[in-house]
Amino acid sequence: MTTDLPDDVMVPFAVHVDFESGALTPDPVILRRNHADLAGYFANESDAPGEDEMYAVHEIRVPATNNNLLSSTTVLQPGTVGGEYFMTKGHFHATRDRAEIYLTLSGQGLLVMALEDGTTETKEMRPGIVNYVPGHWAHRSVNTGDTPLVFYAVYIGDAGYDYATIAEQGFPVVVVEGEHGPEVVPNPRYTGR
Ligand code: PAN
Ligand code: ZN
Repeated sequence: MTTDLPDDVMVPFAVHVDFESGALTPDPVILRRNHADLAGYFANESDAPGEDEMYAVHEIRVPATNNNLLSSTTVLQPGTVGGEYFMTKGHFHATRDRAEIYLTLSGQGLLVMALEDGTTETKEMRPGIVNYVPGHWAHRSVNTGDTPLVFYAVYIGDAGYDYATIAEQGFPVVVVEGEHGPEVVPNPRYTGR
């Protein structure tokens, strides 16, 4: 049998994931987002401490092509800003139809998803839950617990990130601290649809 291997065939590798801390071994690329990086994302930012870390993304680097799977852990700290729970920026994929899987490793939260027509879906995140994010859904994780929310995400290599749409329009809903726990409420600042 003849084989036509491409020149760039990769060598298999393994990475250890610590389910509590989200740490990857060896050698992850770490992207850190502090409170100042999320300026403008919360309705009331008066009590936001500038340089404190809100979340970190530990990424397993492979080429960002449509025949690879990128993956990362996200470690999202607990807390609130003006009554809204700490959250990721949230994004559409730049290549809109690219899907993604989240597996929650520790902590608890909500995964808020939205289509460009304003349709929303919110799903629970807790250890052992796999969330499937189909293409075309913007996605944002929200930590509603009092420990770090840690999850592992796997996405098609050329998915890319469109942050601008969410930065400009917001999500149709926000997650706020209610009397009896987290509440998903309409976002008065949402300008999409
Ligand atoms: C995740 C996210 C990560 C951080 O890996 O990128 O949780 O959230 P933001 O990118 O919205 O800041 C993912 O969805 N990748 O596609
Ligand atoms: Zn994504």
